[in-house]
Amino acid sequence: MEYSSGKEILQVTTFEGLQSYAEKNQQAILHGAVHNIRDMGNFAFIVLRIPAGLVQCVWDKSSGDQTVFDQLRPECTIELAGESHLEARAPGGVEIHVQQITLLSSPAEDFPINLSRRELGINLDTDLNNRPLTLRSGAMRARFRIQAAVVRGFREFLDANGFTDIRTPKIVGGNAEGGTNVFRLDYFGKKGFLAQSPQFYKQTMVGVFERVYEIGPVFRAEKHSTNRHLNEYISLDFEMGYIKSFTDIMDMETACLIYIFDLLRRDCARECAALGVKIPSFTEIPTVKFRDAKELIAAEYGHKIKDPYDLEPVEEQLISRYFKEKYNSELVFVTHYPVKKRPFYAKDDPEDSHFTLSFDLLFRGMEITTGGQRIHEYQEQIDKMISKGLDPEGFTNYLMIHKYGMPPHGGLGLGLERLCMKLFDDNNVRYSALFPRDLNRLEP
Ligand code: AMO
Repeated sequence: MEYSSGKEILQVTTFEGLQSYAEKNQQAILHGAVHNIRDMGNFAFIVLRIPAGLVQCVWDKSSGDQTVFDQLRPECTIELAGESHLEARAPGGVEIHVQQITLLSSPAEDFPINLSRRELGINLDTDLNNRPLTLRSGAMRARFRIQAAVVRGFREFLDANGFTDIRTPKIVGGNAEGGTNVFRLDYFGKKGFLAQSPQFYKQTMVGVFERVYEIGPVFRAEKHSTNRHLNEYISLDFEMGYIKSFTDIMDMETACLIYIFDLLRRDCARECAALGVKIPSFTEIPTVKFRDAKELIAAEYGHKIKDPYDLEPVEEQLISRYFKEKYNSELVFVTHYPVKKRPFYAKDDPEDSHFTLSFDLLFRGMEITTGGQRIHEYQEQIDKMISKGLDPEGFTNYLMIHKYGMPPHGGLGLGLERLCMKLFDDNNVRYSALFPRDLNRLEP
């Protein structure tokens, strides 16, 4: 009989951990991949990649056995033991004076990309074709450490505010968001779809837990290739009941973003500095009605309105520019979207039934969130479906919640990759997805 103890395996994986060793010049044992080697003659820098980042290790060629050092190449994985020292010029402020190296594995072929350069200097297509490798670069690792922290912030904030974390099906029988951008599938001879959003389910769960959130993939069969659309992306959704106004949702999102950005400042200072990320600082976000926003940019920038019912990407840019110039804000809520462009579950504005109690959040010139108040009364929802040319018979399961009672409620969906794209000041959302799925790409 053997037992598994579940005891924590102690390994230095953070710079804070390393620093506490270095303050006492203690011996540390580290493992990681050789990121690069800089041979300086009598000694060499072995730059080791550990979870937190790159650690500078110095190998004195006159001390110890040279055999293992001579076998090292980039991407060899090693374990090394050495004395840790505080060294302000080294990344993370720590340097390891190596005493012993154990080779754990060697790559079969030389790594085809030079990871030691700050910028990889390759185009997006080459990057995407080689993603399993380019993800090992400092810039990509920083991006996805920050992305992980954004998700952590979203979760921590909502957990602390009484929301329950839920997981809803991604194979579904109907297309919640409507439209043509839905992936169809043959579900054992029945018509099925990949979920475009958790919309119906998160509303349903408001009847159960009052406040819920979900972090998960959603699928959109976008048939065009743009710099801001993915066919699979991560949606950060929340939905809450007993709201007094749809502005409660905007307030919750504002507080949530403030929390996330504070967390990034605290936990990802190194990654943000490496990428030059400027984290917005604010206590409130300005709001503007959809119709007023269109008029503002027409008057200010001479922009001609082509589509009165939706915002074109260039209009999102101009609205953002306006609020940056006039209010020094990088975020702006655009509210009261026209009924014509909002889904059937959006609640109409009682003051003007051409518009809905809904909003988008623009960040640095791009929509990153859609949200709003939902219809919670049964008859009102039936009437709205009919007015939109939909047959309520097709929504029997969803309508159960309206029929049997729901509180006033609303919520939002925040596109994780879009938020990150704007934080990183990238020109393409594909840099914010580990393995992006687009019109031409199902691999790697
Ligand atoms: P919507 O369809 O506007 O709303 O999506 C919400 C947010 O998701 C992001 N997004 C995308 N990101 C990458 N690629 C795409 N193809 C893509 N499509 C959308 C955007 C967008 O703001 N159910 C509603 C949300 C709600 O009302 O709760 C919905 O899904 O950042």
